[in-house]
Amino acid sequence: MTDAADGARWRAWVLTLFPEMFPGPLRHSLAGTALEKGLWALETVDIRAFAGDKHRTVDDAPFGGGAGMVMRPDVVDAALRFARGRCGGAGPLIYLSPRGRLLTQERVKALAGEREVILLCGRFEGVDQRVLDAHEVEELSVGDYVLSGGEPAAVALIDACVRLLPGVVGRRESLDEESFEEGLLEYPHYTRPNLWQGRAVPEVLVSGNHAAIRAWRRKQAEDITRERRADLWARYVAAAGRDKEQKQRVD
Ligand code: 9D3
Repeated sequence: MTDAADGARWRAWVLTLFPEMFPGPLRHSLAGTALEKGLWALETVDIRAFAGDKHRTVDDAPFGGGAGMVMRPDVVDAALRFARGRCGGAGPLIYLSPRGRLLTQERVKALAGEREVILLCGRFEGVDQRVLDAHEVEELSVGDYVLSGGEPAAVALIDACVRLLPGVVGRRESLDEESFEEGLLEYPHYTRPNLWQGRAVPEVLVSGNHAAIRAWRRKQAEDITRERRADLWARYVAAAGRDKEQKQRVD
């Protein structure tokens, strides 16, 4: 019920108890400029508007006891039906949840290729399981730490998708991404001044030797990945092994 750019190539529907959290930080920087240009569109749906009683109740105590509150299935279902009816109906329905599979760049790419996505943000302990079972819901998490609700996760997902939309990021930056997608963390960056607080820029970067610069950056990326991310490193080593084998088969 916000910002409709009718011709937008990509549209995010966000179902939330806090619609005022959107576009939030997405108003600024890249995603914000793209939103103004109509490259994507944002629609927030206030879940509370679908509460049936005069107190606008959206949650209740969990059956079986325990701490916290659970979002009622009838209220969430009404909000979901509204969103599904208003949009093409084909886009994936995603529930941002700490129990979800981890969001990856691969999934982000696929989601950016959709016409629209519906993002359900939970609050309290989450939503009644039956409404998740009744709709075809994909649960996604943005990491193994505890947020107070799905909204910051939805912001992260939208930001990651929007920067992949055509016309949002320049061609040079997209090319940079291809090297990152080899599965390595990035090498360190330096700019002027060459000498800062007694710290000089690595010699090789001012050598003008582009082959040596490329090799140095690759080594740095490999070292950092090995030290910080054993998971990425294992995958990188396995992929490098497969590439080598394939080459040998061709030769
Ligand atoms: C840890 C036990 N529970 C809280 C006392 C479970 C819980 C329920 C709801 C924990 C967090 C939340 C709210 N989080 C999200 O809605 C969420 C989330 C997250 O917390 N971490 C990573 N990704 C996501 S996506 C949505």
